[in-house]
Amino acid sequence: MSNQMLATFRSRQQSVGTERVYHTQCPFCSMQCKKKVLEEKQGSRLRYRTIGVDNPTTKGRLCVKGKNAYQHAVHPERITTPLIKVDGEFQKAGWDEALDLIGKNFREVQEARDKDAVSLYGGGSLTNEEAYLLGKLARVGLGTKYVDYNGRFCMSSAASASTKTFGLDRGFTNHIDQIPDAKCIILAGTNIAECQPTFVPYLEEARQNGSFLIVMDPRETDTAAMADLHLKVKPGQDKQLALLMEHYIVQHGLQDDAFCREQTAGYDDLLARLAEVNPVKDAAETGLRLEDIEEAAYRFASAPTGMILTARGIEQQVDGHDTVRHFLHLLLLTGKIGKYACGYGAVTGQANGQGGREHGQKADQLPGYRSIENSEHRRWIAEVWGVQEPDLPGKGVSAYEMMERMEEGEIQALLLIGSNPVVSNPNANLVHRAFSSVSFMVVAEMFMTESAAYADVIFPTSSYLEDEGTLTNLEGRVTLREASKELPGQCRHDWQIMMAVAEVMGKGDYFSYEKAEDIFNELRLASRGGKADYYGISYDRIRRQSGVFWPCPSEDADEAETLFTNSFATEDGRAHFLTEPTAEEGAKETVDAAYPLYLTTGRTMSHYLTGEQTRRSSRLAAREFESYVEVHPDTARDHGVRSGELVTLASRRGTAVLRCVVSGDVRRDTLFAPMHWGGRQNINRLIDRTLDPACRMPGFKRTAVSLHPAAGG
Ligand SMILES: Nc1nc2c(c(=O)[nH]1)N[C@H]1C(S)=C(S)[C@@H](COP(=O)(O)OP(=O)(O)OC[C@H]3O[C@@H](n4cnc5c(=O)[nH]c(N)nc54)[C@H](O)[C@@H]3O)O[C@H]1N2
Ligand SMILES: Nc1nc2c(c(=O)[nH]1)N[C@H]1C(S)=C(S)[C@@H](COP(=O)(O)OP(=O)(O)OC[C@H]3O[C@@H](n4cnc5c(=O)[nH]c(N)nc54)[C@H](O)[C@@H]3O)O[C@H]1N2
Ligand code: SF4
Ligand SMILES: [Mo]
Repeated sequence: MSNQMLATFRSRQQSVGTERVYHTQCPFCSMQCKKKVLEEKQGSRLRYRTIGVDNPTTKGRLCVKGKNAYQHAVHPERITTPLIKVDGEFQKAGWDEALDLIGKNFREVQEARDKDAVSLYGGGSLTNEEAYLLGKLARVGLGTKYVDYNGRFCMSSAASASTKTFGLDRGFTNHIDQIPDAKCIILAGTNIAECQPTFVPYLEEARQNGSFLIVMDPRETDTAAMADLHLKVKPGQDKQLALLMEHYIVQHGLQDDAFCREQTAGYDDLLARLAEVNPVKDAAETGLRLEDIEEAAYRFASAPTGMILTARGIEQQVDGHDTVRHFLHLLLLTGKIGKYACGYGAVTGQANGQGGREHGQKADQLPGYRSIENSEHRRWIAEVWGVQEPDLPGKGVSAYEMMERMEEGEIQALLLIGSNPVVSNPNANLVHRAFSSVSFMVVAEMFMTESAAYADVIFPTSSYLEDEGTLTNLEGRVTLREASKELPGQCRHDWQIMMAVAEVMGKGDYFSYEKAEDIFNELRLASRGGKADYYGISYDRIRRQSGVFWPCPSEDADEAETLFTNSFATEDGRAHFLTEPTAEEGAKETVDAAYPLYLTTGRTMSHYLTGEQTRRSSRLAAREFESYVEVHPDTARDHGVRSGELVTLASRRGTAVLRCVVSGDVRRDTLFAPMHWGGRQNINRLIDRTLDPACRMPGFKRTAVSLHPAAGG
């Protein structure tokens, strides 16, 4: 090293110093990768670096989003003071002023109409403590039945299908370290390589061990590229696909008859239903070759072990509940459940998509997966909360239906924490009308989003680097995010915001906590004896064990490696086949001359949900800065559109303008567009309001559309 170089090096070393280390977890997907963010001072600037930290689930791995996730948290566009809208413009305000305004308006709305006129809307990014508190704030702080969250659009059909089939919904029935020993793996409607990238090594190990990998997806994704067999199914036809596989298994006597007789209910009804299947005709409806479907059935049934993983591709359908149940039938028929390397995984989406669906932010739910309609459950929770059981409200409606109630005027005020519904709800044009028609709206946010723009008051909330709490990962493992970064400006944590709202509503006595752990300890008690029992989990135990699986009824309870080894969690202990289809005939979108193509929607690697966080990360934004639609080359030719041009997609509800990407990866009758952008690129302007009757899931994955060059090019 020359003297000059040495001098430069020395001076740089002096001005660079690791000032702070933040131990945390990635804020994005359900893998909950552990990491540390190093903050270094370079001259007057702060620089950040991210390093993966070893843990049982992700073993120190990080994907590109996790590596860059600090960028939005330190972004100059963070909202750091309360904002109040005056004559259409947001102005900075103090906490007391903002809170008084909320107290006054919520009370006025409730006095003029009824308690239910105020509503709450939560999300799967919130910690368990906050999700729990949101449900309690609705029922105790505001006394309203109207509370729901964005998980309706995410996990609701897999959750309801697991609950009906097994009696319990914990995303994965087995520890994911059993995956490498599953000899056949079906990935149905999951693009796990782009959506949970740090999961992929488990699948790679399985393949090295000789596992046969089957992927069902209308597109050739990075996940499909790993498959031994890719079934490029027509959007929304997975139920038929599963039925054909069930039919083949039974026709060829490959089912585990003894298991079905001993451990299931509805088996004979299913056999009768399968006798009606017409393989040739039904296979045509799936857009697949019958031989390929039969190979999938044969491979899965004849493998000694096997697992099925499903995600939004098959779940976000107006018959998503029934579809998932048919995939669970494949496990039951072949006896591949309740055993090592045999089971189901609903690949959870959001950071706390699992815990967020357990502790009461859902319209019909109380903590610990208790039901708001069960009098015994109500009494338990009323006692924990110190209120009278009759004072707890009843069941409300699902997330999108709340939007409809707002438009109709039944709901007149809203507190929104952790979601951007204008971009993520179906039938987005109605959501705009709904938010315009409420008389008072409050949003807790980090950024000015399309939804926050409608607010009368915005509370500045903390980011994941600042907010401590537990999150339950896709395996059902409860993890602790130890956040240590100081709050910027006047930001407060969501749990503190909710406490303050309870206080101005005169219910502060029911909400006195000093730290997140106090809320967790109450949650433990509330969940005790429920299906999602967290009683035996403490912050200390999570720290000691690097996460604890639920159910965990006592502090010395062992964690189950595999669920349902002896019996199922249903009342009769048996797993239940679907005997009466619940989905409405004809509810699915159909193509015609005016709308000749299927549109399906989803995700890309570098963006997360409505993109509010990832677009504020320059490195992620640079990878993809605008929305697009994938079009098959033949379809592009037939519709007169070219790669790189702007095109207009129209459905029976609305239009979006997107960049055309011509690609042979997608089916000829299908288009794919991501969900990460709003405004004119908001793909949810096209999606219908029809919901699955069993779980209220919309059909995000199948819409009939037309495709044209955009006016003006
Ligand atoms: N990069 C990234 N990762 C994420 C997220 C993100 O926004 N970005 N979001 C997180 C969240 S909240 C979620 S819920 C998960 C979602 O994770 P996934 O469900 O894996 O993601 P999607 O892209 O919505 O859909 C998965 C696949 O379903 C396919 N598909 C579409 N229609 C059908 C169909 O009718 N049948 C079948 N079989 N397949 C179909 C799509 O082509 C797509 O490849 O990802 C989580 N991880
Ligand atoms: N067409 C189509 N639409 C879809 C889907 C699809 O596949 N296709 N997928 C659906 C699915 S699976 C999901 S999960 C939904 C998600 O949709 P959204 O709920 O809208 O998801 P996000 O973009 O994560 O919105 C979260 C917002 O909350 C803020 N935020 C993040 N963390 C916190 C926090 O801790 N506290 C507070 N107060 N705010 C926070 C972020 O800045 C962001 O603006 O979208 C659904 N919509
Ligand atoms: S986005 Fe998911 S896989 Fe990627 S680092 Fe974050 S938690 Fe891990
Ligand atoms: Mo999701």
